[in-house]
Amino acid sequence: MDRLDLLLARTLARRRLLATGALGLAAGGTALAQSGKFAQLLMTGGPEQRPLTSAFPGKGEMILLRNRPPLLETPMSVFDEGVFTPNDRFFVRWHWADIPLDVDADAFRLTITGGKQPVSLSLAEILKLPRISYAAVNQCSGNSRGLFDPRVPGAQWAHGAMGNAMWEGVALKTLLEKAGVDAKATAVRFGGLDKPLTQVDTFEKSLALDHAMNGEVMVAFAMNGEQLPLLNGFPLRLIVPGWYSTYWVKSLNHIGLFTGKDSNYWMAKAYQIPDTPNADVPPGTAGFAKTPINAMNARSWITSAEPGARIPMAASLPVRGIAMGGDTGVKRVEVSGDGGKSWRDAKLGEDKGRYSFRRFEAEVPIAAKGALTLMSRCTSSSGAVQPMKANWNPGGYMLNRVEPCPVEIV
Ligand SMILES: Nc1nc2c(c(=O)[nH]1)N[C@H]1C(S)=C(S)[C@@H](COP(=O)(O)O)O[C@H]1N2
Ligand SMILES: [Mo]
Repeated sequence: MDRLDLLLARTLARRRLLATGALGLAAGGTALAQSGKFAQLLMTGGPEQRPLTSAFPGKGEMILLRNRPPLLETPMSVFDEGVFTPNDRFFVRWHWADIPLDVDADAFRLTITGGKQPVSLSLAEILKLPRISYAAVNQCSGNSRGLFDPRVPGAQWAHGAMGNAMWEGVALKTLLEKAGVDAKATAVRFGGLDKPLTQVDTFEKSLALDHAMNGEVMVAFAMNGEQLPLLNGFPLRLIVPGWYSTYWVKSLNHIGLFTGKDSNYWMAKAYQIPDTPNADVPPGTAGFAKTPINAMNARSWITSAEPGARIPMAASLPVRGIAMGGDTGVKRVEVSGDGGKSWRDAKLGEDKGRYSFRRFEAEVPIAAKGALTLMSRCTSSSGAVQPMKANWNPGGYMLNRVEPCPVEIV
C-alpha cells in the first residue's frame, strides 16, 4: 500500500467508527452531537450532519464528503478565524481517483506545446522566472450545491468548497512568451498529473488566448507562503482569479496552445450553465441555451454564529463574516437582524485586493428574546447585489442568494 492508500484506509476505519457513533446518537441522546466529530448542516432534506476527518495528508479537521477521489470541505468556523484560509484547512476536490500521491520535484517538468518552439521547464527553472503574487478566492462551481431546492445531482457541498489564499508564481503570459505565441493560436489548454481509471477524457480545461495572456492568470507554486499541499495541486497549479476553480488545474504539467474550439468533455459538455443572468432558470427548465461557466458572483456569509446557535440576550449582537465580489471587489456589505426587513451597513475589513475575501462586522440591535434570522448582503464594486431569492440551474452552479442564519436569543 502506498502512503495515501494507508491514510485513506485509516479514514475508512474512522468513518466506520463514526457510523457506530451515529447509531449511538439515534438510540439515546445528544452527547455525540456535542463531541465535535460532526459538522452541522442546513440542507433541505438533509443530511443534517456530516463526519469530520483529520486523516488526510497535510490536512487538519475537514468535513468528509467522499474518500476517493477526495472531496473535503472546510468547516465554516475556519472562515471566522481570518481572511485567509490556512493550507491545512483548505478544501479539496478531485474528479478522478488516480491522483498524484508522490511527485518527484527534481524530475518534474512543465511542458508547453503548440507555440513557436516546444518548452520543457524544471521547477528550478520556473523558480528563477519573474514572480507575481495576489490574494484570490478559489471556489468550486458547485459550492453550496447541497442547498439547491429542488435538489440537483453532483457533490452535495454546503458552503465550504471555497477558500482564500495568497498565491505566488509566474504569470502564464511569461511562460507562453517563452514558447512563442503563434499568430494562429486562439486558446490554451491545461492538463495535470491526475488520470482517469477508464477510457474517458482526462481532466483538462482551456481559456481563450487573450484571457490566458492578461498577465494575471498565474502558474502558482506557493500558497500562503508555502509550497502547495499535494492534495491542492503540488507542485504547480493554474490560478484564474475571479473565475470558478474548475479552471484552476492542479498538478499542472502541460500547457498547449491551439486553434479553434475545445471538444474535451470538461469544456464542451460539463460545467455548462444557462446563458441567462446569474445562470438562473425556473426549476425543471430544460433545453435552454448554455455557456461554459466562467466568472464568479457576489456572495457573503455570517461566520460568527452557526445556524441554530443559542445566544444570550443583550442589547445588541456583534456579527462578523466574509464577503467576495466575484471577479471584482466588495463595495458594500449590509447586515440584517430581522430576516431582511431592515438593513444596516457593516464595517469592511482591510482590502486585500479585488479577488480576495473581505471581512465585515456590524452590531445588530436585539429587541427581545426568541428566534431571529441574521443575514448579510454583499454589493460588488461593479454594483451586483446578492439576490434574496436563490438562483437555480440543473448543474447546481453559482448559488449566491442571501443566506439566512437563524439563531435563538435566550
Ligand atoms: N488536475 C485537476 N485539477 C483540478 C481538478 C481536478 O479534478 N484535477 N478539479 C478542479 C475543481 S472542479 C476544483 S473545485 C478545484 C479544487 O481545488 P482544491 O482541491 O485545491 O481546493 O480544482 C480544480 N482543478
Ligand atoms: Mo469544482
